[in-house]
Amino acid sequence: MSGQHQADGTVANPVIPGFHPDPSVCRVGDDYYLVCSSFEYFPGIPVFHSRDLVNWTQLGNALDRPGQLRLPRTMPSSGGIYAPTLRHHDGRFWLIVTNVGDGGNLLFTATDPAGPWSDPLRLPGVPGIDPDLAWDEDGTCWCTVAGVSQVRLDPVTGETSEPHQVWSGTPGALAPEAPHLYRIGEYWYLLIAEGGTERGHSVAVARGSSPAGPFEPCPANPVLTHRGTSHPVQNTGHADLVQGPDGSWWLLLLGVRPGGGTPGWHVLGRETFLAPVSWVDGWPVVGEPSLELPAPPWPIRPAPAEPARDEFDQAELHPRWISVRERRAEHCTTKERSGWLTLNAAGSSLDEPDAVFTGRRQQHLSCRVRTLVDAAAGRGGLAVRLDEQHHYEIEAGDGQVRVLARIGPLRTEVAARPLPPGPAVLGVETAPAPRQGPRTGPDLLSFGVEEPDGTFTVLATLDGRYLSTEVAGGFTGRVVGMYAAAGTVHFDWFDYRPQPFA
Ligand code: 6LW
Repeated sequence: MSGQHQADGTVANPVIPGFHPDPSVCRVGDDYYLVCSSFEYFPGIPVFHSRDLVNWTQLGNALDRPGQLRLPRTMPSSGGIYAPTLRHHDGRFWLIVTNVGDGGNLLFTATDPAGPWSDPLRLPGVPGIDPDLAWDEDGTCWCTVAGVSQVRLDPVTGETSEPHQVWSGTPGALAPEAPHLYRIGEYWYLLIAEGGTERGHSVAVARGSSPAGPFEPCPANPVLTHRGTSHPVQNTGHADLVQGPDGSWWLLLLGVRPGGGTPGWHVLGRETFLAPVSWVDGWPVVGEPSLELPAPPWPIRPAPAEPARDEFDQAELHPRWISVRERRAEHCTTKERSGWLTLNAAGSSLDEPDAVFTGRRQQHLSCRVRTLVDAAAGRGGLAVRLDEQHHYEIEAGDGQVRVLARIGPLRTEVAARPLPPGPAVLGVETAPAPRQGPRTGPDLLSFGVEEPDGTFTVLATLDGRYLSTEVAGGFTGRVVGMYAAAGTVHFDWFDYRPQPFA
């Protein structure tokens, strides 16, 4: 789980660790709901709930039906679902998002954020990515997108007005994107990200008396950036503003935690952080999204701890499980062998855009993962995936266990040994790499087999920098899970345990 209360009166950031970028949050009474981008994974758009902005529990995924989420195999990884916005208006939840790969901007609604969500309303008149929704006192819906442009939107029919530019961002800054529009007091505030989502990322704000502008930039822009600093949280940007239970203001934003030497490699993707906001002269002043954040001044209720082990004994998979582009019952089911997850390869390997892979976001820099696999009728095992060209795996099948690595154009078998017949416990353990100068990578991944007496026999230890975004590029983060490369592979359980971070 996330930002637990710590003994020293702080809470841990990121509040939603692991690949949870582009957070959008809305408050409904005492409840908070948050969604994130999900790119090529199905189901898409994880939906979280919190009562304290610190501890978040996943309710489900908004897009969990093929009719809501098409992710064609021709679409590259890190395509697909970009930057949703979640709002509550007129007793309903509204979710607007761009599917870069199929359909462009789409609008979904629900009465319960846990779902079911509606089928998509296509919005061909919304002129850009990172769409935002805001309603004015007359009930007019304003849809603002990267650029920063805006249309009036009829959220029932999808009709839009002609687009107009409302702000071009800070002079000289790159990529004004991730706009969010708020009515706070006498002003309309327009919050945006600038500088691109890497080390130059920042948050800027402007205000005006109308939702359509003109907007006056904050003299202190950027109101948040870590560019040019050695802060342990980098790439801070893409933020959404929300009022806390006591009326104070807070920012949910994305950031990364680079590890290792220079330039630093982040492996868990862009994560969701919390930062305090105060107001000076009608402008927001953003506090530090520090790793140990002074606890907000209200009760922090830790969410129930998630069980480390998933026994696959439920009819439906837990919403933490995500698959690549689609999840067909004939490829991934818990109904073929009771209490097991069965993956049928359909001739695809992890190098393919339709890999039969089901995993969960790696959320901790140090973790211990195990799975019990029966590969008697195929080949498959445990993989740490960034995309089709960047993944490490330990694979059972054909009487062997092998450690394989794919790094860009290179694919290699790193280790192999005979494997006795019958199910086997495969594992991977990640830990920070011991510092050996500036070229040290962020972590090491040790792949091995757990013996019947519980000892873990490591077959190979691999450098984690090649499964980092700085090497692979893209917008996601590591996902650790199970795959089938040939035939049918059964998994009895999957066990993920965070380890103390040295
Ligand atoms: C998203 C853009 C961004 O659309 O990255 O961090 C893109 N900001 O706003 C994908 O996450």
